[in-house]
Amino acid sequence: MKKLFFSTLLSIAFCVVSSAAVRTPDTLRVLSIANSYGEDAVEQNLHDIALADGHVIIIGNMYIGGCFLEKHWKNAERDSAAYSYRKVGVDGKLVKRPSTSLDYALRDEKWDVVIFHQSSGLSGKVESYEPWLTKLLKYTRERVPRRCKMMLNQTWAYAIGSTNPNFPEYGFSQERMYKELTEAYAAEAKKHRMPMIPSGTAVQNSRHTFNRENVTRDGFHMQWWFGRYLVACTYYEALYGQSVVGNSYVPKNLSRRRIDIAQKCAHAACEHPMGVTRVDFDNPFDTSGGNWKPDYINTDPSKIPAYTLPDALTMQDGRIVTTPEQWYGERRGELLELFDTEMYGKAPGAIQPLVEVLEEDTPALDGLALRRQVKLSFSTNKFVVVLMYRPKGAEGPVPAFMGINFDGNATICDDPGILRPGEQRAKRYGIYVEQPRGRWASRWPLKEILSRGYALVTFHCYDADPDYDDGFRNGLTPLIYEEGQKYPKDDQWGTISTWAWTMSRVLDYLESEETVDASRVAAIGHSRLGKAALLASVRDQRFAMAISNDSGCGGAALSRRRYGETLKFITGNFPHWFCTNFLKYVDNEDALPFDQHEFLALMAPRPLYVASAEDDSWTDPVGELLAYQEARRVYDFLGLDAGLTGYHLREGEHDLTYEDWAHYLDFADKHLKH
Ligand code: GTR
Repeated sequence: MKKLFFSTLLSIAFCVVSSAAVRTPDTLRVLSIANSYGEDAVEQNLHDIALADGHVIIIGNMYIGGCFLEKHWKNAERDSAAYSYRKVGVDGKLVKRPSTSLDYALRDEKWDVVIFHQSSGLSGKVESYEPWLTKLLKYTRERVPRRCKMMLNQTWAYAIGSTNPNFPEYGFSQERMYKELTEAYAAEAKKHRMPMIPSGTAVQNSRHTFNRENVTRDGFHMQWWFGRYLVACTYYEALYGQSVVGNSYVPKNLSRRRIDIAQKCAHAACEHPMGVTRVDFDNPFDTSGGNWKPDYINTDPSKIPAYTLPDALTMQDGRIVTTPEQWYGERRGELLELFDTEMYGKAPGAIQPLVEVLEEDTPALDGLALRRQVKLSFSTNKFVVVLMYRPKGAEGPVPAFMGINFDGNATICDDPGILRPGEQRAKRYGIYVEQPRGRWASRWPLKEILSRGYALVTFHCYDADPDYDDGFRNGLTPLIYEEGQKYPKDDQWGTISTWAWTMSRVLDYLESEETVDASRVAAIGHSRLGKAALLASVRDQRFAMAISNDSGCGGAALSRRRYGETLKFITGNFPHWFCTNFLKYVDNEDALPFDQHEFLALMAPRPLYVASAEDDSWTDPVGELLAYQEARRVYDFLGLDAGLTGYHLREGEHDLTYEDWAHYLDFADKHLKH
């Protein structure tokens, strides 16, 4: 492990935090006086982690949302019954007692440990801690056994791009916030001679692994499964002075790999609380520069393992598909079901959104186009804003390209008329870095598309499901939940599936209006959104064509080649993209009941175009070509014309370029212009 310290804090760190272990009587009684950060930390996981190592723990948590030290003190002083008192008993069950005072809670058990922390926004402001912490400590000591230890929990810094209203206080800089809050906690811990639970450092450590920002659910609260577990691991080690690495408790919805990251990051934080430790994982992401670590990724073709692709024309029960009818009638459905349940996760049937035209057809792009913006609302605050351009003066309904965009509708060109997400969107996502207008204009050659007679229909992927691991709270995913359900089941949709499903809902809308011909829509997407475009059109046969631009792993590339991006990487780095069942195949690709050539073959008999880029080894261009060729065999078997599929490999890097579009437009001219 490489250790990074704040040099100025080295000496303080040692004396303040290294003696964090607390005596462990048979039953440890721990009370946290907190807010939602305490709720994230102690109300789940901690009990079970302790139990797995044979410890009995009783946990109390005094909760008021957003509460800060001054307010805690005022509540104490006034004996205000303002708290929700949550208690996890020896049996691990959580019981809530409303309207409770600090006095009550402090006397409720013979506490061994009482934990305080500052509210997140104030945590980097050392002046905000006093005199409140001093007063609170005195008040607490008067009510708890003499042996009781006081501890401080170091809160964590916000996510990059977090929309938390306190982030401007730190110049929107995560690094600055982390540094300032760590210094403030260390100073207070030293002053009161109390150990610090280094939760903030554990979170920061995890951000320096390939897990990156997949630790909060909304930019500041912990992600339901990974984030909360990570912090609980840190509490465990800080409380018991015993390494959490190897702890056998298995939390819900986490792969072995992410459990491992959490344990090691928590452990490293307890060993070195004052700065980030770069925990070395068997991972390809070079955290120092954001480059891919060549020693992990296989870019040496001679090291591609031997593999056998499943035969697209053999049914699961071994029967050979001998007729096109059998393909369309049996094999196609079988494969689709497998991809849905084992990889992307099943999507629900159509849901009818409320349609609101935000902007009627308006001349745009120097008179070349008519622009329309439509809001599809699936429930309060869950909506997708669709941006459409179509050629002005076109006679009758036109064919169209539908593609999701990465960073907001306004990034696809510098047209000032495109509605910006603004405040409202920021609130919905929790993490949102607004990109400049026209940021991705090079990927959307609108003039060319329109002058060739096509409409362009797009929406921001975040509208359907934000592209980070938020426990599936912010996007459309919860629409499928049954009562009490909090997370997709093992075979229910992940983010790519949700994106794809949303493309179908936009197609529903196009069917309901008359300017675009919904029977001539090509689904197009680049990279992760290429995976989504493929899935949308494979599933929804109303899409007239699919275009995969550099979609790579989980898209057009064969998984079994394990070249460039692998299942291990993709599921670790993007834990939200696929369904939980897919984790079974990580490092176990040969067990997959399919491979991506069969995914592509599901497009038949409709036109399919796959494109790769020479310098994009991460997406495995050869793996894409091989999958394409294998899929082509199915097209041949079905007696379909060679012109129905297309492939190109262009020079250059991972991108969607004008050159790619030139091929797509020619291909579309052949198939969508009749
Ligand atoms: C990479 C990811 C790829 C691809 C790409 C993109 O980080 O590993 O699977 O989706 O992002 O979307 O640009």
